[in-house]
Amino acid sequence: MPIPRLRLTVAAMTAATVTLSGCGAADGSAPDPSPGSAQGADDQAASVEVADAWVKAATEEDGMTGVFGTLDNTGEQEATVTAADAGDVAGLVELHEVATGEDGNPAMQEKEGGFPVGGGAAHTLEPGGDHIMLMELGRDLEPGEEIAVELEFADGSALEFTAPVKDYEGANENYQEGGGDGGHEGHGEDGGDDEYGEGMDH
Ligand SMILES: [Cu+2]
Repeated sequence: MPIPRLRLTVAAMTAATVTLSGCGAADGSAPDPSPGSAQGADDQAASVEVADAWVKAATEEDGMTGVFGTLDNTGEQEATVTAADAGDVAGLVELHEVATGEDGNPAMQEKEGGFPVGGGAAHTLEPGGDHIMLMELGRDLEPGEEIAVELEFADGSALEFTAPVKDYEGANENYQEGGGDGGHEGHGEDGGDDEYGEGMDH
C-alpha cells in the first residue's frame, strides 16, 4: 500500500514549506540577492513609519514652507533622517530646528546631525519645532493636494511618504539666511493675525 504513505509524506512536506515561508515573511527576512540593496530588512527606512504628515500651504512667492508629522521607529535600532527631497516641488530641502535667534525671537536653522529617532521611539515634526523645510518652491502648494516627500537615512536607505497640504496660520519663524536688517521687530507676529480674516467656517 505505497500510495497513502506517499500522499502523507507530500502533505507533511507541504506543511513544512508553508511554515518556513511564513516565518520568513513574518520578520521580513526574505532572501535579498543584493547585499548592498537599500531594501534589506535591516534598513533604517524599513523600521520607520510617518504618521499624520501634512504640509503648510504656501505660494511660490512665499518661497518656502514646512512639512510636519510624526516619525515612528518600530525597530530596535536608532534611525536617523539625514536628508529629504520633494522632487520638483522644492529646489532645496533642509532639515530644520527652531532655536532662539540672536534677537531673542524664534528662528529656524538647519539641524546638525538630522533627526535621530531612537529604537521604539518617535520624533515629532511640528510648527515651532523640528520640521522638513521646503525651499525654492517651484509652484503654489494648495490645500487638498498631496505632496510626495522622500526621507533619506544615515545608512543610505530611503522612505517615501505623501503629505496633504493644509492651511495653517503659524510656523512663521524667520529663517536665518543672513542679511537681516533687524528692523522687523513685531512684524512677523502681525502676519499671523489672520484668524478673523476668513470667517467662512459656517
Ligand atoms: Cu524651516
